[in-house]
Amino acid sequence: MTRLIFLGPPGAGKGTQAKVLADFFQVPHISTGDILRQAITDQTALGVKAQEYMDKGDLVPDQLVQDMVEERLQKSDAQKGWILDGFPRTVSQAVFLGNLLDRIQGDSERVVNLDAPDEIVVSRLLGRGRKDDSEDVIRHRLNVYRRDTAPLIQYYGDRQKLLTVNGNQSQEEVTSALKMAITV
Ligand code: B4P
Repeated sequence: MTRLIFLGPPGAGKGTQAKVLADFFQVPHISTGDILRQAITDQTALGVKAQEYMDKGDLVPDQLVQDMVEERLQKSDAQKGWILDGFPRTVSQAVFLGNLLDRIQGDSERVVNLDAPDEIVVSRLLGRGRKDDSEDVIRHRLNVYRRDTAPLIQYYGDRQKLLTVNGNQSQEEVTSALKMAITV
């Protein structure tokens, strides 16, 4: 069963590759960023709260994102596998996810660390031009990534769940490298 988590700095290609692999493995692509952006568009209570954090490039508080992920992973389509893109982003989200999976699905997820240098991710994100893709906000997101999310590399490495793939290649090359790493 495919249960894959994508880690990596903003702009490393998590969303891009998660979509391709979800189609390939026929499992849902669960992107916390996409769910939060949809909540903002719909102006739900969650969206209104999330927007103030996302516009600044800060992480949305753990509890809000955890409730959202728990609800999504309990849906019937997630019982056949999933690709999680953008979650967990903090050690406490990772602990929460580990406990949730033990409870509802069993502990068999693998984690891909997709890496790319800062200057590459900054230029990709400036090219994309989403609302949170101004240079100041991107630099702030990179700092938040280093402080809050990068510790997950060690966390999952210690648990023998981590695969690392070089995100600094063409999209097709990254996809091939991912498929190789996952099927080994
Ligand atoms: P996300 O939506 O997860 O966005 P992201 O980290 O910026 O990366 P994304 O996956 O979209 O981009 P990709 O690298 O694929 O998060 C946005 C915000 O939501 C966060 O800042 C936070 O506020 C909030 N949030 C989300 N999850 C949260 C959580 N768990 N806890 C708290 N807050 C949370 O692609 C970027 C660009 O690069 C694209 O234009 C793409 O076309 C291009 N690209 C990709 N691969 C390429 C390649 N190989 N070569 C050239 N270009 C490439």
